[in-house]
This record gives sequence, C-alpha cells and structure tokens, in this order.
Amino acid sequence: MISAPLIHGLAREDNLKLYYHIHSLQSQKVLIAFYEKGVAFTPEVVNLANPAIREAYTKLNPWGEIPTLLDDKGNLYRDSSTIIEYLEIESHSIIRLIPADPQKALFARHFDRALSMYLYHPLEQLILEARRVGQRNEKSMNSAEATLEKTYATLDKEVATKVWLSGEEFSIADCAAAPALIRLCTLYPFEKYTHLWSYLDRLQARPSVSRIRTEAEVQTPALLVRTSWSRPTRRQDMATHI
Ligand SMILES: N[C@@H](CCC(=O)N[C@@H](CS)C(=O)NCC(=O)O)C(=O)O
Repeated sequence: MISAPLIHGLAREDNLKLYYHIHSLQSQKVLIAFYEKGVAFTPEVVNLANPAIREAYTKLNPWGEIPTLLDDKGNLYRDSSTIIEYLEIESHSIIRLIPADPQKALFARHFDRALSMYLYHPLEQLILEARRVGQRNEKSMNSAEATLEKTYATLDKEVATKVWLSGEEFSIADCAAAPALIRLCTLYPFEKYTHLWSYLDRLQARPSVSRIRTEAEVQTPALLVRTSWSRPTRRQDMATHI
C-alpha cells in the first residue's frame, strides 16, 4: 500500500486512516464527505488489482472491498455510509451531512440506501458487461438499464423542486449520487431527464466533487476520457467508455 501526505482540512482528525482508491466510486463518496466536512485523514491507497495487496487487505476487510476506515481506538468501519455516519458523530466538523431535522435525515438516509441498490448496483452490472466485449449478457444489460431508467425518473422528480436530494442542505445522499452520476453520464447518459441533468451540474460545481474528479484525472489521465462530457449514444460506444 502507498502512503500519501495528509490532506489538510478545517477540523483535524489525523488519527483516522482511510483505506481507499480514487477510482472506486464508494471511496469517492466518502472522500466527498471528508472534503465537505474538512476532516483530515491519513490516506492508505489500496490497489485491489494487485493480488498480494488484496490478500493482505482481506485481514482488514474480509469482503475485500474499499473503502475501510480505521479509527484511533482500532475500530474498523467497512462501509461508505457507515464511515460518513461515523464522521457525523465523531468528527469535530460543524458541517452536517445528515440533516438535523429527523424527517429530512430519514430522506437523506433513504436516498443514500436507495442509490446503493438502484444506481450503484445496475452501474456495476453495466461496467461488468461493457468489459465483456463480444460476449455481453443482453438480459443482464437490459435489466440494469431498466432499473436505471426507473431510478433516473425517480431522481428527476425529486430534484425538480429541490436543490439537493434531502432539500436545501447537501447531504450523505448527494455524496452518494455524485460519483455514480458522473460515471453514468457517459456510460448510460440521462440528458432527457432535464432536472437530473441540472442536478448533476450543481453537484459538479461543488468544490468537494470537482476535487475528487481532479484527483482521479491526475492519477490516470485516461479517466479524462471516461468522465468527460462527450456523450456517446447509448450502447454502441460503450466499449470506449469503460
Ligand atoms: N457497501 C460497500 C461497497 C463497497 C464496494 O463495492 N467497493 C468496491 C469498489 S467501488 C470494491 O471494493 N469492490 C471489490 C473489487 O473491486 O474487487 C460500501 O458502500 O462501502
């Protein structure tokens, strides 16, 4: 694993170690939360493509998934939403990502969870199929696209009247939405959902979001192509955008 310099923020929790990779979307979700809150951490970059690193990492996270957070008491948090909830409780940041209003907090958590099932899951299915050039499973692609259409339509209605998914405040739900929508805007574009498209513009204008995009692009220039605003027609150009 590679260590990188501490990232400076408003509140300092230097005793937090984050195991992640910038190309992992759930890692990006957590990074957006850290940057929004201005909480510092010690980065541990985990390259799961390296079998020896993967093997070593399963001692920390038996599922072999990133991100994982290790706190100063030796507690491990192995899920992006739980890590953000942890920061909400334990960090000294005054920035909230779970709204104080209980009803809005429920909305924020609901969308975070719904996006994990109905945006991230079909997105991962599409990425998997897109990599299988010549032997794609049409049934799996159709099912992923049908789920995405329902999710796009639902989100489009939500953000037609709201700035962010839980209302006026940027929340955990928006941290989750940004990395997946940025990826999907080239892989399975959604311009016809005009409110959702404008919401993506708002997300991209957020400094925390543009920071993770820059970090991803700096580390792998090829990603510039993947996250660019060029819009392929659905399906045909998929192989060039994975
Ligand atoms: N529920 C987990 C899922 C995390 C997850 O699926 N991470 C992906 C990367 S984005 C991963 O580590 N996949 C295993 C692999 O790439 O081998 C979370 O939200 O933190």
